[in-house]
Amino acid sequence: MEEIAFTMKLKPGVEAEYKRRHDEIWPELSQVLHNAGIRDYSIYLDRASGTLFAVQKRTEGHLADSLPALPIMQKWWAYMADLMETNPDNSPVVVNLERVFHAD
Ligand code: RM4
Repeated sequence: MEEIAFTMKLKPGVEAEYKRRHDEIWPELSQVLHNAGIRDYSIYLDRASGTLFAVQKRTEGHLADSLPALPIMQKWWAYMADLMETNPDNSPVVVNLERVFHAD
């Protein structure tokens, strides 16, 4: 399994609502993420900057690249768009991170 990390950005003042929506994540979206090979997906918040730090594992042969085309993913992104910095298609602005250290 590979580990992926990236950041996203929250709009100011919506921290509680962002957490609430994720506490109540749609079961069908969780299932789709799992089916695409995503595991151990966590999102951490830096309250000072609004930066969301996401880390997830992806199974060998994962289908994460197919997620943006799925209606459920697009519906979730539209639902989240009032809380996050987004691209014109409602997907969150993502900055992929490079791993510079690892210890087992
Ligand atoms: C995030 C954002 C991500 C999604 C998670 C579940 O707020 O929409 O794209 O993977 O929710």
